[in-house]
Amino acid sequence: MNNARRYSLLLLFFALILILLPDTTRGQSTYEPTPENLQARREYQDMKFGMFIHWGVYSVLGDGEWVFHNRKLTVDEYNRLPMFFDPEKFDAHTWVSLAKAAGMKYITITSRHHDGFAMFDSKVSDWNIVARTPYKKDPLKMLADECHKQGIKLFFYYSQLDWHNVDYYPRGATDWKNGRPDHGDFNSYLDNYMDGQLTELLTNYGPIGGIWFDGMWDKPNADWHLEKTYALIHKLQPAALIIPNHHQTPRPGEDVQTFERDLPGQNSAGFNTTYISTQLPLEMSNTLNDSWGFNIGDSHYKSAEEVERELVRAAGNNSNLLMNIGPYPNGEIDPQFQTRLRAVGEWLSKYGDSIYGTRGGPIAPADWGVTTQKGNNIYVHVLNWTTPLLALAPIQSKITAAHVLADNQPITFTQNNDGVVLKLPPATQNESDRVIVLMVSSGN
Ligand code: H79
Repeated sequence: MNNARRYSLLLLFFALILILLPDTTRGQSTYEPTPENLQARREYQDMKFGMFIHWGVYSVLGDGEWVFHNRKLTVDEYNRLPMFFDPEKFDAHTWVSLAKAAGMKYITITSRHHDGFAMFDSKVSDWNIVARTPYKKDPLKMLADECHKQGIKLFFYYSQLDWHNVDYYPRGATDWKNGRPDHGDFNSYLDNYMDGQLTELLTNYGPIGGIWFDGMWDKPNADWHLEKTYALIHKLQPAALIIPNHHQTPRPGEDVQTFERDLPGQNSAGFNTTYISTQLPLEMSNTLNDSWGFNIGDSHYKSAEEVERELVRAAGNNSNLLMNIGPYPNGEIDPQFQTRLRAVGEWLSKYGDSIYGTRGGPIAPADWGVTTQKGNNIYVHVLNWTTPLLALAPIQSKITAAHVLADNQPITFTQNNDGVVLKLPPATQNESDRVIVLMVSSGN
């Protein structure tokens, strides 16, 4: 055999190995999103604003969702916690109505967090709310029914990281000695425990928006059987979106790229990627105070204006905003959260046209503000500009008219090859956003 022949045989051999090896680390290699999935992605982008809810047995301690880890509790100690979780004030109608009043179009709730405790009726293990708490009911079922009734999409947050299950082994970056043995079957954890619970979530709750994964960063180099899990989800509900919070470049099989506490591409949190997908819908998550799960010592609430401006910045970056609240252990939602969310909802009833159903506009986000667009309207969101004239980069479409969104007052503008100059109305007091609508001729 000559060298060239030997070389090509060798190449063929490696190519075959690559093809035959299951693609377990990279995602769902042969994934072609179905038409209903692509439709769900567009609808997801149209919704723009969602409610994130962190609620679990950890809420009892009022010290955030990481309390198990932060206090270095043992499994035996943490096992006592469900006995005190009895959310007698939980009312799905109240929660969903609050999301609606806030102008939010979807809810993403922790079906289980890193403590592995299932907040739903799971037959896979008794480490769940029905089996272990005096409450004995399934709040996710009530929430799903209410969401379907009120036309809100429901997504389930699901932690792949598990601080409680013995088969989550080898343990990852967040390991501490909590009494689990130093052996376990990770493959069984993934294939039986996790995929079993995901099957329940995708079967027993009607059509759901999707699964929001978190915690893979605990073992970034492990084989998470993504191919299998993603295929399972897409088989059970093809329109369900897979939203992984792994802080990395999206893998095949994933339907949304989400950024934790950051605008897309801005790694100010220190753990996000700067890569921004041009194919997938984008989302950013943030907290309404400084905590995810209920934290009794956290009164650092964002104002309604701050949330509005964050939503506008997100939309101008072609992204959704998923804003988190951590309800009390008794099922009530902090009045401080409620006031702010209702105020944002009121603001959205006036400004929603410039947010819902839009995509990021033709002018890049900058310090002065952002643009969004929908049909023949370009919305110029002036967030930080105090002088009367605002000069913008050139846009391709011809502007036919311009007015203020709030009161329809016409705006003087000039447009030439150098760009667009708008004569802005003076800012009014406590205004979070001055929106100018540019109407452009169609066909561009
Ligand atoms: O559910 C909320 C948080 O509990 C969870 N995600 C949100 C939505 C979350 N957990 N940790 N973080 C967010 C911050 C991530 C910290 C990390 Fe690390 C820094 C991950 C990787 C580097 C600490 C060090 C944990 C692993 C190594």
